[in-house]
Amino acid sequence: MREGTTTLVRREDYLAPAYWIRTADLTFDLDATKTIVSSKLAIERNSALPVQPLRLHGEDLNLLRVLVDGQSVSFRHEDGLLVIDAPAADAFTLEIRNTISPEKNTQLSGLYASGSGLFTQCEAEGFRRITYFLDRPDVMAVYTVTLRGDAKKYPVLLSNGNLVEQGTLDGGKHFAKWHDPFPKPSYLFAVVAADLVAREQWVRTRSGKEHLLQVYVTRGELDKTEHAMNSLIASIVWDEARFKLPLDLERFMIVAVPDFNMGAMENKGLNLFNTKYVLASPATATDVDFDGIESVVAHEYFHNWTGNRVTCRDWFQLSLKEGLTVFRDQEFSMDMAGSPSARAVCRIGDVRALRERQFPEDAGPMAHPVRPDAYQAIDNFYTATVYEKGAEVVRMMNTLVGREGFAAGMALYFERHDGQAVTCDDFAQAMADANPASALAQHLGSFKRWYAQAGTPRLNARGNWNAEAATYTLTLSQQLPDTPGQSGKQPQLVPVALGLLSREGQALPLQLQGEDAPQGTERVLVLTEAEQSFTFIGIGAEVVPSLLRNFSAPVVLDDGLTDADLLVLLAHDSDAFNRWEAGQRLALNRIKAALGHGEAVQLDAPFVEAMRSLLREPGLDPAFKDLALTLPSEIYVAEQISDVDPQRLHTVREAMLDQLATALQADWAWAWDEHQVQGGYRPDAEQSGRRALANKALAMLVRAAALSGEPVWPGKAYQRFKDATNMTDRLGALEALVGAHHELAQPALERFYALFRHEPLVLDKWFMLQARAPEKNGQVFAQVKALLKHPDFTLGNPNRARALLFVLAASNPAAFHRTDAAGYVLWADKVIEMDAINPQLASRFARSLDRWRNLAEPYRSAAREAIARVAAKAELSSDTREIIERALQ
Ligand code: 0A1
Ligand code: ZN
Repeated sequence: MREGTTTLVRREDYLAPAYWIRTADLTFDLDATKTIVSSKLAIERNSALPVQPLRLHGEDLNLLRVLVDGQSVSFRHEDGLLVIDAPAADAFTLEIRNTISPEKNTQLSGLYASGSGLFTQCEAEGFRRITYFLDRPDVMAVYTVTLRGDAKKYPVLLSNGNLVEQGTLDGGKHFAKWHDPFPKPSYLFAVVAADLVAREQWVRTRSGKEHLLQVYVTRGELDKTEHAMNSLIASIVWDEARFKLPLDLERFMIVAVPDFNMGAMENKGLNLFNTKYVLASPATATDVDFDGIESVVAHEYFHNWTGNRVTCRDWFQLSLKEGLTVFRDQEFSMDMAGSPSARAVCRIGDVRALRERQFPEDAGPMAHPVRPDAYQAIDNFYTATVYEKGAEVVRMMNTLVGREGFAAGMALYFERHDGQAVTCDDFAQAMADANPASALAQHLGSFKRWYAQAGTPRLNARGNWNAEAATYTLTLSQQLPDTPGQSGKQPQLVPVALGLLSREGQALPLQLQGEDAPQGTERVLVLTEAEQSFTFIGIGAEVVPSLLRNFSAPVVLDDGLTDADLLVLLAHDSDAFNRWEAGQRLALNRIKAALGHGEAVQLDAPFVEAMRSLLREPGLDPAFKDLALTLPSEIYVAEQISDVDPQRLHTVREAMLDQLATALQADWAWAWDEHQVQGGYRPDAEQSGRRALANKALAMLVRAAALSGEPVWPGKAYQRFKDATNMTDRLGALEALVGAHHELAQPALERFYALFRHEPLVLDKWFMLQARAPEKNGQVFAQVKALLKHPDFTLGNPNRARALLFVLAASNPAAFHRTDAAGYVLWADKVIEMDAINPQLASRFARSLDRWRNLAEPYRSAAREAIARVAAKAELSSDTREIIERALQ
């Protein structure tokens, strides 16, 4: 549908379906130009509702015939629906035949062509672009699917479930018939017809059953599937061990697709993946890529229970499956990482992502509750709020009921709801009922406001030490900001994990007034009211509170700590997250001060020395050091201030980096030498931490050298770039040269292109690297504009579009936000151009100007003008229109 309808779908208006579809027999005569879809559906009237017409969803379909119980019937098209007046019987067979054109489907939703193959993407509402159906998650059917197609073009024919028959047909064709015994909603349906090869492995699960695992890729890529397969096996083992959730399928398939709107899709038994989250070899993928594959493979696999066995009643409940599954994949990644410090590194990464993507979303025009109340285009609600904040909500439950209690809650959830389509309330209720004595059960109403209220809560904390009584009273209060359409919010339950440190950095025993004895040195306070005080006894001296340990709630904390307090935490906190956080806050304070005074940053000795001793600290995890020595990003800092001037912010942060590079030069050189990895490449936490720190050191050394004109370190970087045996080190060295705008960057970029021009995923890195380079005199923006004309650039492939345009607009503020508004002009042009090809991609790209109101002039007015220009286009999709209209509201 080109012209977006602007109807709002509301959660309150949910009605059960008037009909159920019990079985779906589908036959596909596959062809890229014209595919014929023949469907035979066993339909039953929902006897709980009054008799009404059967209304089927359908989009961009060419209808050939409609039969009810073998007879042709009259039908009409109404508001994009196919309406058949109430059939006489309560149960009947509906036969439909229609055609679709996969090669014209540039939206990548429904059945589409990618390379020489055909693939489907049905979540959320893509199935209606294949055939007429009740395309809603609470209608679950058992599918039997017959695929017919050219045996040469499409030697592999896959669908969900088990292969029940296959054979050859006349005219060089063949067929395959698949049956999926599990009733499923249409969004989990999938088909693949392509020329693929598979890595295969049989595994035996605890029950003793054998299962076939397959990872399908195009020819020539099999050697890049080992990590995906290992990740799948690890995920299967983990889910059985941690949650007693077994693999319920005889065959589990993963298929890699080069053109894909998202990361991957959990279709029952037939997961479809963006190639980015399958293909990896040490020579082509970085440590970050290997991690991404592990977590996305796990995420999709975990959906088999949290999403597929128990699914969502309606799309407002999306976080039921997404928040929970993100929580599960985060826990899996932490368990895989192993050591406590590696777990903390994972947690810091997750929180950084939350703060850089979800917090801005919650503060901007697209702010919505974890369980949204209304949408125009559901595809716009696959958001950081539904996913990442949703996962934080689940994590808070885990904190409140404990690991065992959480496992019990999961068990009760499946006992009650296996095979059903349910709501977020059902999940929270199961968790509470399995843990009746917990704070969660006692304050369930207040906790559930996390699902209903948008906006990031502000948590205020002030401590008061009473020397005479030897008590320390901590007063916690919460404020909930207004968000579009929501004001006057009620307090939410906030779990506050904390410890108290002496000024010398010692952890103090924690005994609350009224308790008989101290209860360890770390505990969780539960704030349920707007304001509450907690008094600790036996506190003989001033303390430094370490609050919100491990980021126990997704809030913005104001604890009033001074730099002196933060230095104590940075040096001594036993909570690695808060150690890192203290360093970030010290850095942020300095950036803010420089911005406020309009002065150049002059880093003070205590800060520099604290950074130096952290870098040098024996026994401290290199991955943690890398994070602790990374300054808060420009995006994060921009959220901490108002009237943001992205150019000024960039200048200040770059100057600070220059000083850290120069002041710690000897220490960076030590770090580089000390953290070289010996032995063969392994993408594990230990090796990748060393590489991360060594590459950070190299970047700082090249930066310092570029300032002084010293040639040795740039030369070393170029040498490393040429000799590196893995992509992490090669890219690290290249990024060091590009980041310092060194003259060796250009020849290195050219060499990189020549080496990898036939590897699409590596070429994406080449585009990305140039789009995220630190801006200097407009060179980066000019380079991006030039790259838009590069023969390898295309808007048709989402990964390529993301590598260049999304990275510029969403991750490189100083290159994008220009005083001459050229970034915004480019943004508007590309939103419009992309929207005509792929509305889902365009509406995501459109969101890079969400926070325009937080900009200083002249940026703010110029950004508004660009948004208004897009709004004035009559021909926008409903996806993009929703984002643009909200931005202007
Ligand atoms: N459910 C998938 C994500 C996904 C969502 C929508 C898609 O198309 C619009 C594709 C994938 C997941 O969470 O992994
Ligand atoms: Zn998911």
